[in-house]
Amino acid sequence: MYSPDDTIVAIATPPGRGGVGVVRVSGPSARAVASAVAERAAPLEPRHATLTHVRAGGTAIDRAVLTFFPAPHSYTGEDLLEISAHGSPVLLRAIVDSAVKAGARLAEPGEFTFRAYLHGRIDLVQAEAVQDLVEAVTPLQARAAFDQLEGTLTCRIHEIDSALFELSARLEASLDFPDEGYHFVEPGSASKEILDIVHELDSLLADAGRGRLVREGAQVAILGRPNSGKSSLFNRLAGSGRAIVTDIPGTTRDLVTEVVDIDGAAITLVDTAGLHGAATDAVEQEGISRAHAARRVADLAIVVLDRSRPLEEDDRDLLAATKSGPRLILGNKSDLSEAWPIESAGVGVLAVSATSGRGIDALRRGIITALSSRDRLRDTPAVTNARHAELLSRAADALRRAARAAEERTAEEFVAADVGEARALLEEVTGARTPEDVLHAIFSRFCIGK
Ligand SMILES: Nc1nc2c(ncn2[C@@H]2O[C@H](COP(=O)(O)OP(=O)(O)O)[C@@H](O)[C@H]2O)c(=O)[nH]1
Ligand SMILES: [Mg+2]
Repeated sequence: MYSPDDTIVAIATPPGRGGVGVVRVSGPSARAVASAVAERAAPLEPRHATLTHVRAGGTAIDRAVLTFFPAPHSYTGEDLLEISAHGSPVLLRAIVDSAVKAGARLAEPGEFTFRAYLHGRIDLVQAEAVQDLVEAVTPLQARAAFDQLEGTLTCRIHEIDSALFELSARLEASLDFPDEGYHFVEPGSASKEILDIVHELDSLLADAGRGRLVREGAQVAILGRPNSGKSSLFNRLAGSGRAIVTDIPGTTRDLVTEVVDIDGAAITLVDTAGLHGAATDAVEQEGISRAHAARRVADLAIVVLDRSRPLEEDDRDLLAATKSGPRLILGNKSDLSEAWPIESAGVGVLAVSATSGRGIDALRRGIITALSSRDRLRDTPAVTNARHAELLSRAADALRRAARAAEERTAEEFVAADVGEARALLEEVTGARTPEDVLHAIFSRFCIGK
C-alpha cells in the first residue's frame, strides 16, 4: 500500500485558521528538512522545543517552534519533526512546500499512524483507537477509545494469545511424539483449558453490542402525524431550538438531523415531516416520502402520538408501518387533558410532554434500552469495534470446536488446527497478521496528517 521508506509531510491540524498550526515530517530526511526549513545553523537538540525562524523560498516567513524526535522514540518510530507555526493555511502550505523541496512527499491519509503501527510503536487496535479518539463526539466515546489506545484490549488479547500459544506448543509436542498420544496434554484438561479461554473471550464479547453503540452511535427517527409535537421533542432532546415549532401543521418539511449525546452514545436524531395520507402539496408529499425513508434506515423509530386529540387513521397507519422494527411509542402532550386513555392504544405507550419535560428522562433511558438492551451505558466497554467483535467471536467458535475435539479424543492435530485458527484470528485483531486490504481499508479512513 504505502511506501514506508521515504519521508512524508502533512499539516496535522485541521483545515482553517487557528492560534497554532502543526506540520509533521516523518522519515529518513526529517533531519534534512529541519535544516532546510529552520533558519539556524546548529542541528536541533532531540526532543527540545526550539523557537526559530522558518524559511520558505529562501526568506523567513514565520517564527515557529521546532521539535525533533530521533528514531525510534517518536510517534512513528522514525525520525520525526514537528513544526508548530502560526495557524495560517498560507504559512502552513508554504512550510509543506519547503519540506517537499527538501525531499519529503505529501503523506497519504493515516500514513503517520500506519508507520507507527508498521514500526511496532502501537498495534492495530491502538491505531484504530487513535482514529476513534480523534472522531469521538461524546466523552464516553473518547474514554473507550483512550482505554484502547492505552492498551487495555491489546493486553487482554495478548494474555489469551499466550495461553493459546503455550497450549499449542504442548499439542505440537504430542504430535511430534505420536506414540505417547496425548502425553503432553491430557484431553480432559486440554478441553477445560480451552473452555476457560472461550469464557474469557465471551466475557469480552458480552459487552460488544453496547460497545458498538458507543463507538458507532445510532440513528433515531421521530415520526408522527402533523402537530403531534415531533419537532418539540426533537428540540427537547437536542437541547436546542434547531427545528421550527409552530402550531401550523406541515411546518417541518425536510429531514432535520442533530447528533445528540444520550447517556454517552452519539445518537443522530432525525426530525421528520408529519405523516398524513391526505397531503396534496408536492413539497409536503416529498417531505413525507423522506420521512418514510428515514424510518426505514433508522435503528429505532420514535412514534409520537398526541394524547390531547383522538387517534386518527394516520396514527394507526404509522403504528402498523413500524410494527416489525424496534420502536418506542410516545403519548405526547400529556400535560393537557387526555383525549384517549393510554391503555386504549393496545401497545405500550410512554407518556411524555415535550413542553413540560415530563417523561423525557424515561424517554432517554428507553432509547438506550431499545438500542443496547441495557439500561445504562455508563462504564466503558472493552470491545467497541465491529471488526474486533467479529474476529473475537470467530476465535471463540474455533476454540469451541477445539474443546469438543479434545473432549472426543479426536487426534491432536485437529485440536491443534482449531487452536491455530483461533490464534490467527486474534492476530488479525491486533494486526500481527492482518491482510493488506483490511489494513488499507482501516488507514484510508483516517484524515491526512494523522
Ligand atoms: N401542551 C403541549 N403542547 C405541545 C407539546 N408538544 C408540542 N406542543 C405544541 O404542539 C404544536 C406542534 O408542535 P410541533 O413540535 O411543531 O409538532 P410537529 O408538527 O409534530 O413537529 C406546537 O404549538 C407546540 O408548542 C406538549 O407536550 N404539550
Ligand atoms: Mg415539525
